[in-house]
Amino acid sequence: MSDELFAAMRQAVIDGDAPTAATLAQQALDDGVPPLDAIDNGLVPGLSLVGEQFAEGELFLPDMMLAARAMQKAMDVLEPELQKMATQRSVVGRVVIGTVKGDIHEIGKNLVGMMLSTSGFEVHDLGVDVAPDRFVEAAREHNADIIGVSALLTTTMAGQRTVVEALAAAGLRPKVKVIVGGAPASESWATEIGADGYSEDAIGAVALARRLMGGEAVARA
Ligand code: B1M
Repeated sequence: MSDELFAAMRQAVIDGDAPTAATLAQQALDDGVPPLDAIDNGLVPGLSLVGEQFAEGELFLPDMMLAARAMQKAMDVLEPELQKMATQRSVVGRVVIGTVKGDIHEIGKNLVGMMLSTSGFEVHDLGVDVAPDRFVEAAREHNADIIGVSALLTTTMAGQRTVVEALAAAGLRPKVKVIVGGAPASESWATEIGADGYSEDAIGAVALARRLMGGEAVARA
C-alpha cells in the first residue's frame, strides 16, 4: 500500500505536480505513514531522478524548479507533523544553520534544521546565499554551539571552508563547532577544511550534533 503511495508521490514530484504532491502527502499522514518515511521514500527519490535527468540534459531548469516546488508543497503538509514528533522539551544546544553564499538550494538544509529542532535544538535558520560574516554575526547573536553549513554545488562548497575560516578569524573556534553537509561534501572534505563533522543526511546530522554537544545532550534527552 505504502509502496504504491510512495510511487505516486515520486511521480508527482517528477511531474512537478504540486497539488497532487500535497494531496498525497496528506494521504500518507492519514494512512499513518511516518512523515520522514514519506519524505525519504516518496519525495526525495523523485527529486533525485529529476536531478539525474537534468544532469543528462533530458530535463531542464524549469522542470527542476517545478519538481522542487512540488516537493516543497508536500513538505508544507508533512512539516507540522514532524514538528509534533518533537521528543525534547529542554534545549539541547543552539544551532545556526544556512546555505553558503552563491547557493540557493534549501530543501535539504530545511530538513536538517527541522530534524534538529524536533530533537530539542534551538535552530536559527539564516536561509540561503548566506555570507560568511552573517554566520559569524549570528553565532555571536545567538550564542551558538554549532554552525551548520549546507552546500549543494561543487562551485559553492568552498564557501564551507570560508565559514570555518571566518569563525576562526573572529576567535569563535574551536568553541563553536561547525558541521557541513550537502551532496558534494564528505567526511574527508570536512576534515580537510577543519570542520568538526559531516553528515550525509538529516538523521545523521542530529546524531552528529548530539555527539558534538557531548554527554550533556544525551543526559538531558
Ligand atoms: Co540544483 N543542482 N541547481 N536546483 N538541484 C543539483 C544540486 C545538481 C546535483 C543537479 C544535477 O546536475 N544532477 C547540480 C549540481 C552539480 C554540481 O555542482 N556538481 C545542480 C545545479 C547544476 C543547479 C544550477 C547551477 C542549475 C542552473 O542554474 N543551471 C542551479 C544553481 C542555483 C544556485 O544555487 N545558485 C540550481 C538550481 C536548483 C533549483 C532552484 C531549481 C532547485 C532548488 C530549489 C530549492 O532548494 N528551493 C534545485 C534542485 C531541486 C536540485 C536537485 C534536483 C535536488 C536538491 C534537493 O533538494 N534534494 C539536485 C540534484 C540532487 O541532489 N539529486 C540539484 C533533496 C534534499 C532532501 O536533499 O539537498 O541533498 P539534499 O539534502 C540532504 C543531504 O545532502 C543532507 O541532508 C539532507 C537531507 O537528507 N544535507 C545536510 C544537506 N545539507 C546539509 C547540512 C548538514 C548536514 C546534512 O549540516 C549542516
